[in-house]
Amino acid sequence: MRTTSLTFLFSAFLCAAGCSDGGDGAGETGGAGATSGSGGAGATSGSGGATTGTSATTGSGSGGAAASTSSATSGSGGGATTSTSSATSGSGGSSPAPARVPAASASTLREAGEKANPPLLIGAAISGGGLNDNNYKRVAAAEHNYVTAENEMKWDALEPNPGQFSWGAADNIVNWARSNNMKVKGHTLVWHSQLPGWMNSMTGATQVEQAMRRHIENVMGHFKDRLNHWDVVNEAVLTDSDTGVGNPRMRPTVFFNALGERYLDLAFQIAREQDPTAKLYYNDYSIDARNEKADFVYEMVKGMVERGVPIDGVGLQMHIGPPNNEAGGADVAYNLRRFADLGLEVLISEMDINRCGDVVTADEQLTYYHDIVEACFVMPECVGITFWGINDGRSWLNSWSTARCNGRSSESLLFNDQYQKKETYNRVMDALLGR
Ligand code: 9MR
Repeated sequence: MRTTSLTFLFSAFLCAAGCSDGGDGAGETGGAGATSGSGGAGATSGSGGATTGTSATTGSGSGGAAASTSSATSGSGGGATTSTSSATSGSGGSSPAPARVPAASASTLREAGEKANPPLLIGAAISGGGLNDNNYKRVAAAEHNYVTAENEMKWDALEPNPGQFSWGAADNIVNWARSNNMKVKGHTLVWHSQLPGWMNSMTGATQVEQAMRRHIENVMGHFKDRLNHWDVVNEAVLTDSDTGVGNPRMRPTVFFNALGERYLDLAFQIAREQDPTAKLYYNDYSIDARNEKADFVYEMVKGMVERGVPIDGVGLQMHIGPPNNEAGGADVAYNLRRFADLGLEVLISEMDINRCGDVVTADEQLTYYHDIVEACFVMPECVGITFWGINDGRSWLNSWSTARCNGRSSESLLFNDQYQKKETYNRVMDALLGR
């Protein structure tokens, strides 16, 4: 159990990087590859579809991401007021922008995000299977304006054989999202999991670099006119525990083993070559709490920024509870703030809070939902919050072996299986409305 006082949360928000915590900054960037760990390909899923692309025309969609230099005035509704603390790290050294101003009222999460000043993207992971269910589709489109394909844009789904691409399942999701004025974040270009076997067993720097380049060029090229947010590299860092504790190090993936840590720089550079204006993100789990992994990823990303690597932001996945970390609002505020102080956007990119095993109690779950959403909401640099699914019954956690669910529901999301709003939904709405 971890308690989070609102006062502490706001003081973390008002405090620029390095002004309080003494326990971070370990940062052995470029740590040598370790021996243990997974590296194995994850579950297969999705894919299948046809090969032709049905390119829709360009369109901006709704709910544009907030610029980090928002001119919103602070004020009513519970936001923190103008901060004068000066950032010590990263580009510019400017003060944090004034707090986001909430809408006066809203009947959906999407509306609350769109009416906030600056707006906040409200996202959901969407599965191809879910889109066969009319209730799922109705709730997904009414409540969200930002989509991440849960599995359909991963390497194994898009490039099952070398140089042979399969776009059908991903196109279905992207086109459905766009027909509902939702933005899409491509997820994910370079990741050790859900790699096809041929890629996972590849060796040799030249071969791996060529394969990575071909994948990024083809995938970004196919979707170029339809989406401009990308998770470029996912989960490059490993610790002994899934909770982000113990021996943080670069994960020994096919990419790291062949190219070393420079594969991250390379992936972002290749992605930037494909799209000069796309938002390019690094994304990881268990960097939500104050832990060794969060410190290590901070130092890794800081190094990228200092080297001029074209990275635009960092996604904190926010899988709270088993098997991942437990973080309160103040922890999350601290981590969001230090990444933002590098001159980056930040996102909550895959939020769910697992109740299995009662590791997180029902009350804690409600507090976490409110306080974590609030931690992002008050920061204009936090441009989106994505929930990892719509309804409890479809959560990945229910069948994930280390999530302690053993087939029962993780009760981790905002809607029950009749698509009714849960109390978790109400707490999220409260935070989005500054309550
Ligand atoms: O939700 C996804 C699940 O259906 C897949 O089986 C799993 C395989 O790795 O991936 C899940 O999504 C993951 C996401 O792509 C990256 N961060 C962790 C997510 C939960 O495991």
